Amino acid sequence: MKASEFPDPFRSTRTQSGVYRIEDRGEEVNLILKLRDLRKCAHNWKTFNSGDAAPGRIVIPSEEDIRDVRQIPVEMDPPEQADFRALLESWFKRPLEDNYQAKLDEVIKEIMNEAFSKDELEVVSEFSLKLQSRALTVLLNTPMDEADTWIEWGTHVFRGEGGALNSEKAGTVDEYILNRIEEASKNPSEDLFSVLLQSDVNGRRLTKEEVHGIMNLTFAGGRDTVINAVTNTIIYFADHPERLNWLRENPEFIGKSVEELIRYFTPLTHLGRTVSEDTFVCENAIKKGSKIGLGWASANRDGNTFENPDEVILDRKVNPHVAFGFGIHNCLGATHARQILRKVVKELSEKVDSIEIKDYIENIETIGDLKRKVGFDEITVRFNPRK
Ligand code: EMZ
Repeated sequence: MKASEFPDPFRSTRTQSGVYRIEDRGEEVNLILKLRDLRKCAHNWKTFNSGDAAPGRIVIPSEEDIRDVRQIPVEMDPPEQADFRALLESWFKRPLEDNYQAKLDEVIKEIMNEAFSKDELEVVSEFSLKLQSRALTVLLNTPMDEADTWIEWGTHVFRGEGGALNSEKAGTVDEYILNRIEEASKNPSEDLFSVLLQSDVNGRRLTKEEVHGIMNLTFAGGRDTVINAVTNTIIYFADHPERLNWLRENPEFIGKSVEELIRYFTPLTHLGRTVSEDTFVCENAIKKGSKIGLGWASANRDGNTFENPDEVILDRKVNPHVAFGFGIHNCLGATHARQILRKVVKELSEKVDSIEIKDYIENIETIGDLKRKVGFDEITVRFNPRK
């Protein structure tokens, strides 16, 4: 198997029953595997809600033991969720602005030039992690050297070696956020911490606890997901240098290519909801009080919607993927993530002739009895620049 191949572990269960039953903390979780069902469930936030459970509980596996703070707005339901969403939307749409893009361009080009000048490079920690952290300073509007602290946290802010949830790590992030909140309340600047502390929701100031919840999501949600997407994109082009050439000649396809790569890799396998009434999905009984998982990764390989779902087709015509979620909770960071990936692909196509893969260790997730490759723990490559 090529390094850039990401098998779909859900295929047979998806076609046979459409739902995969697993257990998390002794509770029943039904993973919704078909795209159509998943969209219906994601849309129906009253039956499948995000706000009833304890903080961390709708994440599968549960993060209840490692954090107490409610991630906002993802662990909430309307109307509250909509109020927070409306407040955050304009900040998270800044990546569409020219001056934002110019800054991001600079950050990305600097890291990429440094990478291209090395004989060999370990992509996850020396490239993707740095890039995600430095790009985040643009999104949060903080000084660039904040990224040095975030880089120390590693690929996943809550997970340590071997991928296990780690309360000490989660505590480090929370402590950092709380310190920044205190600082920003004493000496406000123009970063997101300060802006949030001065924002109103529903005619009242945001509490520090709410700012904490927004920042916890900002640091956690766009972390391993972006790092894996960047690494996997590079590895895809290592295995397919001809497509990098094609993109250099046809840069108008960069946007579509990024969508297709995100569909194929789907960095976030699933996200849960709490079931508020007895119901059925795809003829499977789903009990009140249990959990469902919205299986983004499975839905993005659904052959009823995507022709040749296991192939990467960079100019795929119709691509209604759900890699950034679907419905009211769709990813707030998607605009920023898309800009990063487009810029990375553009730079690669313009500057790189080929990429040689040396060694790698895959990052494999366990879901019930299934295993899913989501990226790499390590992968060393050599970039061969264009002459
Ligand atoms: C949660 C999730 C994404 C969770 C959009 O939410 O990403 C996971 O990596 C985090 O661990 O806390 O943020």
